[in-house]
This record gives sequence, C-alpha cells and structure tokens, in this order.
Amino acid sequence: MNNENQTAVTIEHRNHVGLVTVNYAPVNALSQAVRAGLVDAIEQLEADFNTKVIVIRCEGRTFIAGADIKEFGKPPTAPFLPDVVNRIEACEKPVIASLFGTSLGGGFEVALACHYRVAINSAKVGLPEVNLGLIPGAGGTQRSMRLLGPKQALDMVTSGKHVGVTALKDSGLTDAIFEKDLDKNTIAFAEQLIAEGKLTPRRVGEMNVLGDFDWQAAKAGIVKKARGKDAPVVAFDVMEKTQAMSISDGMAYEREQFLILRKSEQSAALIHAFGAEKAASKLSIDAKPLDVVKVGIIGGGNMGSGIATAFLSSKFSVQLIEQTEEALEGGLGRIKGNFAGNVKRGRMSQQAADDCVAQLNGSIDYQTLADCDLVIEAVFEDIDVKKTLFAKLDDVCKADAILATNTSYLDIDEIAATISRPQQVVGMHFFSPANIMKLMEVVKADKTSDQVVATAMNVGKKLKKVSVLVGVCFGFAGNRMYTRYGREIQQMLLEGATVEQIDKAMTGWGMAMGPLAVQDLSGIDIGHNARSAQPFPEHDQGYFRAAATMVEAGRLGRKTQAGFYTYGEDGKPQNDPQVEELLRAKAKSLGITQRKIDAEEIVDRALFALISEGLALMEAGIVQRLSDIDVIWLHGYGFPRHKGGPMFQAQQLGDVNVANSLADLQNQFGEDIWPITDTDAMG
Ligand code: 3H9
Repeated sequence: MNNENQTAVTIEHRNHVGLVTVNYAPVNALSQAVRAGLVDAIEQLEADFNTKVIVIRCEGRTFIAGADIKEFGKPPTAPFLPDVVNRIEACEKPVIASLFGTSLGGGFEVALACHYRVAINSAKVGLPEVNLGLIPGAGGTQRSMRLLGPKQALDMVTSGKHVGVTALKDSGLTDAIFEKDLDKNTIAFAEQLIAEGKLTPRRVGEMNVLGDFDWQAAKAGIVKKARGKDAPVVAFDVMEKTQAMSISDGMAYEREQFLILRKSEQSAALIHAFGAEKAASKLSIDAKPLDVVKVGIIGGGNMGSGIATAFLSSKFSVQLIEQTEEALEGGLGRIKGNFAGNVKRGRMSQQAADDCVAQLNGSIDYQTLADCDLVIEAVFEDIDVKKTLFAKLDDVCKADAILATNTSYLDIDEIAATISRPQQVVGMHFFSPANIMKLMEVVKADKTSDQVVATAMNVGKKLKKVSVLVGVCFGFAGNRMYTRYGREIQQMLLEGATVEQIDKAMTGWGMAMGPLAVQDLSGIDIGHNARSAQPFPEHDQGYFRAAATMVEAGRLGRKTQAGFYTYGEDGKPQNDPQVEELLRAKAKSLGITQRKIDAEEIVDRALFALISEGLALMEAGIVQRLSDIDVIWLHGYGFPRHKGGPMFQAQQLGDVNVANSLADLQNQFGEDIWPITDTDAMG
C-alpha cells in the first residue's frame, strides 16, 4: 500500500477475522485512495493464511456514501469502481459489509458486492445516482435486481430514495440487523461463520434475476415521475435490457450508459445543484450561533401558522401571539390542523404529533415573549404596522433575543433603525406553505451582527431548510427576480402571447407550474396590491398591466373562479376568450401592436429576465455567490433541478453569448426595460 491508501484504508487482525477499515472524512467517499486501498486490503487478506473472513467497516459518521463527488469532472483514475467491486466479489474468502449511516451509490455497490451484509438498525441504503443525473455505474443496477428483486431494485434505482435496512429485511439484503454495538456484533457474526465452517463466498453476481416481473407495466409510471429527467428512464432501460444477461455483460452495458450520462448537461446541472446547496450553507463570517430553544411567532395566519408548524416539527417550543382571542384560537387551530394532516397522510405518528403540539402555547399578551430567544413576526405587509410591532418587541424581549421579520419585500434597515438594538434584527423570509417549502432567505440588514446571521442560518439548518444569505433590497433576491420574470411574462401577454401558450412553454421547458397558473393560485390581487403601494415605474408602460386588467375585471384567480383562466366545477383551468379580448383591448390602448410569439421566444425572454436580474443582484452584493441564486430558484420557485438554476443556465451559455443576447433584448425593447448588465460576475 502507498501512504495515502494506508491512511484511507487500514487493516487489523482479530484472530481469524481481517478487519478492513475505511477512514476518509467526511463521508468515506470512494476517492482514488479508498478504491486502491480496498483492492490492496482484499488482496493482502486473501493471501494471508491466518485470515478466514474479511469485514469491511468504516470510521466516522457513515459507511461509504458513494463515489467521491469532488472527483467528478476530473479524468477517471484507476482502479475504477466496477473493477474494485468485482475484485471484492471475486474474493475467495467471505467478505462482510458492516453498514451504518447511509450506504449510498458506490458505497451500496460495495456492500452488494460483499458476500454478507450486517447492519445497525438505523442504517439506510440507497442508489441516489439519479439525483445527480446518473445511474449506478459499478454494478448497482445489476446486483440490486438480483438480490432485492426487480420491483424493489427499480424503485430504488429510479427514485434515488434512501431506504431503511429494517424496511428491506424481508428482501434478503441483510444477514443480521443489530440494535447496538455494530463492531462487536459484526465480529461475532464473522466468528460464527468461521465456527460453522461457512467459508464459501456467496456471490450476488452469480444469482439470476426473477423472471416474472412485468417491466412494461412499470415503465409508464417511471417516465411520468421522471418529469423530464433522463437518468431514471435510462436506468429503467438498462435494467430491462440486461435482466437476463450475465453480470459481466450487464455491467458493461450499465457502464456504457453511465459514461454517456456523466457527460450530459443534466448531470452537470444536478451536480452543480448539489454543490450549490452545500456552498450556500457556508458563511465567510466566524461567529458562534446562539442557542435557540423558545421561539415567539407573531401572527397566526397561513404564514405564521406554517412557520410555527416548522419550528414545532423540529422540536422548538413556540409561543404564538395574536391580536384577539378569536384570532389566536384560529391560529392555534391551523397549527394543530397541520399536524393532524401530517398524521392523516402517514407523515408522522399520532404520538410524535402530540409531542410537537405539547410545545405550543398562545397568548394575546406580548409580555409572554419575554423569555423567547427568537421572535419572528408574520403580520400584515405594511412598514408602519411592522415598525410599531418592533417597538413593542424592543420593550418586552430579553436583551439578546433575535428579532426577525418574515417580510417578503419591505426595507428591513428602515424597520431596524426604529429600535434600540438594530444589530439584533434580521430577515427570516419563509416561503408559503412555510412548513413544506424548503427555502428560507436569511436577510442581513445593514447593522445585523454576525452572530445573529450565524444563528439564523443555524436555525434554518435545524428546521431542515435550505437557507441562503441575502442582503436588503426590494424583494431580496428571490422576489426581486420573480418580479422581473413576472414583468416579462406580463409584457408578452400584451404583445400577443396567449395565457395557455406561456404556461405551456414554461412547463414544457421544465418549470413546475406555468407562471400564470401560479398567479391564479396565489391570487392576482395580492401582487397587484403590493405593487400598488410602490410608485408606478413610469418608464415601463406595460408593467404588470395584464394583471391589473384582470383585477379590474374582477378576475382575481382561483378564488373567484376566474383569473387568467376560468375554473369550472371540476376546478380545472380552461382558456377563456374573454381574457384574450381584455388583453387585446389593453394592448391597443397602450399602443402595443400584437404579433405571434413562439415558445422559444417566451422561454428565452423569461430566462434572460432572470439572468439579467441575477447578475444585477450579484453586482450589488445582495447575494454572496451566483450559485446562491440557483439554490433560491430551485427551492422557492419550482425551477427544474435538472436545469441547475438560472445562473447555471447562463454559465452554460457562456459570458459572451449572454452579453450578446442581453444586448439584443436591449436593442429590441430599450435600455429602461433591459438595463445594461455586467456579465463579469460569471467569471
Ligand atoms: C456514485 O456513487 C456513482 C457510482 O454509482 C458509480 C461510480 C463509478 N463525495 O450533506 P452533508 C460531503 S454517485 C464527496 O452536509 P449530511 C459534503 O459535500 C454518488 N463529498 O451531510 C459535505 O462536505 P462539507 C452517490 C461528499 O449528514 C459533507 O460530505 N452518493 C459526498 O446531511 C457532509 O455532507 C451521493 O449522491 C460524496 N459523495 O448528509 C451521496 N457526499 O462538509 C450524496 C457528501 O465540506 N450525499 N459529501 O460541505 C448525501 O446525500 C449526503 O451528503 C449524506 C450526508 C447523506 C451522505
């Protein structure tokens, strides 16, 4: 063994058991050193006369969590993982995998190549390659269908889900599951094999795939769930094509398809998304987060009750404040309703829900916030209302309490300036429904202290949110871009694109929902009223005029059964010629000549509006990194993950192409609508 392999993989002898330990922080990923170390260790122990059984175990937090993502994009180096797993399976002495944590991807492929698998009961396994736009590339498709059967294997490979070993108990995955003392019990298991003389390797690769599975019946569901992602469909194709092949032929085809996907743009986008999320959680400041145990939430409407539900679910204690007893009852009822819904949908047990609700209290008395570590307001979006509220909090809250606002647009500097401790004020911008949506923007105001920022980010982590640090501006990062995107969509409606055409173009491209269907769902009047509080941008005659036209016609969205669409008894959206008529008349009154607009132009203009605003945000220092914008759009606005995010799309196009396209749009529509954006930030 060379030096690096020696530290990543070590060997110990326990009587006749050879212990191979992988120790490669943080998650024992299969770096070149680990791969080489595993091969060396197997060869050494196979040749060792004294060793009868070999155990592969890991140090740290988990068994091997997969191929080393940091090596992706670099030229592959030997030994390659398929050769490593085949070498393990070919070993003449029994090899046992000792599983804990999350054995994922290549890590699970190593486990499947071992002859026995034992696990601690909390261990999970999975083949999450599809989440990176890949399929398993080292026998995962082949050995999983042999050992677990095609149905279970297909489900795991195409969904990427992590599955508990206890749930797979009956599938034959494990030979023993332990409640504690994994190492001690694994060695005892190995010694028992020796005592019973069970020294012949059992190779999954030599098993046959069960022949009675209806592959075609499974296909439609997989294609539907893939929603434009290639990898799950390729995985199905590989498994179906190879089910009757030998393991070596099957692995050869699997590898061929894996390598094709590795070069794909979807895989690059999904790997970018993974890295972007990890990067977003990192702060350049060095401050220790404060402990947060008790959280005050002001406002029990949909937003406040969603936020409270999120905190209670993560074991915080919550004090809900409302203005009247009646409103308080309503808020508490909504929170309890959320938990009841979770129990009904099988997301949590009744006991777990009861434990969460037991941490909930409510009052109309602000004094009850005195011992809260963090208070978040989710009241009406009005700066004066918020200022009055913060003055009250300044009076009642303890000195080091963090005072957070959930405002979506308002100037947090202005709010903070009115109280005696602006350094304690921060934005915690949740997205609705706050107990479901993953995204939280942590908004650092001018005077917010580093410790308060670190605490808010840390709270986000405990809530299992994807938190992104942003600065103060109208709408912060997400809603500012969303406004620009919405503006462009609205402009295209006036120029002659139809409602259906726009929504079809954007969902066809991959957005989770069409932008106009979204407006109908959230209520066209909500955005309209928020915009009406701002001065009208005189330079932009078309600015959200289509929405204003709908509101003027009483078409507020789903809630009035009519918005950009009309909704029948069944709640399904239908096109309404009246909408086209209203928009045509509005365009005429504004002097806009209507024309035919195709899907490509719709997508291009919507995407470039996002790119242009994203670059402006970066230039203004509102976000720390371009990739933070992608995280915001992936988790808050239904941007397709396999397209990486708007800024990833820009980077794929390259700075020269982006600059040229933005210049074209500026020439066509004017500098006021398409201001000059500097593409330098793209690097
Ligand atoms: C594969 O295996 C292909 C094969 O079939 C074929 C090959 C031929 N590599 O998420 P966390 C880092 S595809 C390198 O905060 P958690 C991560 O960046 C791969 N590094 O912790 C972070 O670093 P830092 C299939 C990795 O406890 C640190 O570990 N495997 C890898 O919440 C902690 O991560 C996957 O897709 C990796 N593979 O969750 C697994 N994984 O501290 C992807 C993580 O510097 N990973 N890191 O920011 C995960 O799902 C989660 O990270 C895991 C831990 C569940 C493991």
